[in-house]
Amino acid sequence: MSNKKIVFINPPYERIAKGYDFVKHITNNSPSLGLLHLAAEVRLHGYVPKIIESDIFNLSIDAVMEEVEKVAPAYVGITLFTVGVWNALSIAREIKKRLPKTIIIVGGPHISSMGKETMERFREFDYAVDGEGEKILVELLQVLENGGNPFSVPGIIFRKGPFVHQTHGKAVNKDLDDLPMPAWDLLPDFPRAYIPAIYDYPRGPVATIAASRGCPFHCKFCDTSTFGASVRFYSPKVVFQMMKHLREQYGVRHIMFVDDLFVASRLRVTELCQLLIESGLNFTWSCTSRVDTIKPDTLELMKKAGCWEISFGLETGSDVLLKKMDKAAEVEKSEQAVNWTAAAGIRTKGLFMLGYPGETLETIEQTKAFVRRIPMTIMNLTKFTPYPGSPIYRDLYGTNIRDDHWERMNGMNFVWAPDGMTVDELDRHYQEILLSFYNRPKLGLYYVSLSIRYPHHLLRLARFGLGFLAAKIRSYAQGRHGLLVQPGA
Ligand code: B12
Ligand code: SF4
Repeated sequence: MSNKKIVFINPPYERIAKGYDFVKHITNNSPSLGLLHLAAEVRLHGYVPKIIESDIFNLSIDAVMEEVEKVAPAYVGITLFTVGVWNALSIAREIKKRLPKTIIIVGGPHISSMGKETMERFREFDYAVDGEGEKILVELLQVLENGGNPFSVPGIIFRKGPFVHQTHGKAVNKDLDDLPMPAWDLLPDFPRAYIPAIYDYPRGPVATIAASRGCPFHCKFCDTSTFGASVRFYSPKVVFQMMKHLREQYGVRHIMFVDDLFVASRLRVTELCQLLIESGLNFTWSCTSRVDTIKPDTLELMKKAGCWEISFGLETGSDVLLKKMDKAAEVEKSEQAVNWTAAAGIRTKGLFMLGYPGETLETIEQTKAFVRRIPMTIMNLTKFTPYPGSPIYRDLYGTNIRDDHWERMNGMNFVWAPDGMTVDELDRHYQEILLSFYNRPKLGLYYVSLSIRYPHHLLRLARFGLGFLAAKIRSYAQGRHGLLVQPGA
């Protein structure tokens, strides 16, 4: 019988920088939904998948390799975010050395945005799938197994002789209801080990679901190259079935919907809310929305159905910057949406970014004032990063591939600074904006009451504190005078 084993790998990546591993105790530890979907689909076709979540389990490249060697699979599938490309390459190199017959297939946002260039550059990757991989991966595996012709598989990139070929099209799933449920059963220690950021859920266990794919907007900083502009939805009934399955099999209590635009269709949200209310399952859940797709009546229903938090891409307190971002939004509308959300009793998580082209001292001050003014409960501030696949990447770099910053593209490093500003200055403003939001007695009281209600968050905070302390002690012991970043990082 032929070897049907396939190991899927989410490679390690740096959340901040080397030396800051302890931040894992308070940051988001969600699994790769992409790999869960792929594993479920290939299993349906007779393949035997395994998933390695290296980052969540702190696995080094050697530790990943030990796991892969134990399985000796015919195929390895690696998911590529730009930030993880170099680690993925190190893993692929080791596989080529230790298991030379194993075929390495890559996919994910980095491939969807610059697949051909990546394949031309890295000979260690054998095949790449451009876009949503479920159906195409199965087609590719079957062709490889039967000695067929890879040119017959659409949406793939591969090397033949000295040339890299790209077949026509991009993998898209038109009907999401056709897909099998994500293979949560393959995740080691699910759901216990996969927890979101601290204070970003009331109580676990937690699971993620992508209830739709695609976004018709074109915000210039956003990489939409995997799912594209056409929005496709799971039917509310199937989303509800997934939630019910997660409760019955794993006791999951909180769901994080990771869709780009969960509230894109009010009709569907209404239907899902009604199913949840009727079920009496008492889920809490969070989702994302644009500020222009919600209305007070929908919010009220969402609250009744267990909605705990909505993440809005607010980005900045400056209309001028919003315009430059092609965000198709205004600060006034953002404020109204956050007010409505608070009035409905739902928390707002504001997603902001600092350092977008055109950022000035004035726009920074506007953002500071904005975050203090609105009834937001949690703020996520990222350092502007031109991800490949985003329109701004092309504006800034043209068609040149700039790979010098890939391993730092985690939203926690300024890899680019607007005219007239230095990275050091931006870093200072970064801390000031966060402080101006969090350093308010009213918010402090809110977090104290949240900690009393859900004390496991305090435990996470304590583990973070201990990790920080240990890192400091290590730093002094190694003569780094308290600096946490390790030399050469
Ligand atoms: C949920 C989410 C997270 C979660 C889970 C991450 C994870 N590993 O999946 C958390 C919060 C941990 C996270 C962190 C980060 N994220 Co994030 N995240 C998302 C989000 C909102 C949804 C992803 C998702 O679950 N989609 C649903 C699943 C089904 O799709 P998928 O994972 O893309 O997989 C499909 C295809 O990509 C493909 N595929 C994927 N892997 C493979 C492998 C093979 C072998 C094949 C054949 C196919 C294939 O097939 C899959 C099934 O269709 C996206 C936005 C978006 N629209 O995608 C951003 C997004 C993916 N994140 C992004 C970024 C930048 C990050 C961070 C670097 C920084 C940050 N923002 O925190 C880190 C890095 C994380 C890491 N390396 O694991 C960018 C990626 C840009 C880029 N070029 O790298 C995105 C696109 C946001 C954006 N619009 O800019 N993220
Ligand atoms: S930021 Fe949100 S609305 Fe804008 S393109 Fe990305 S997913 Fe769509």
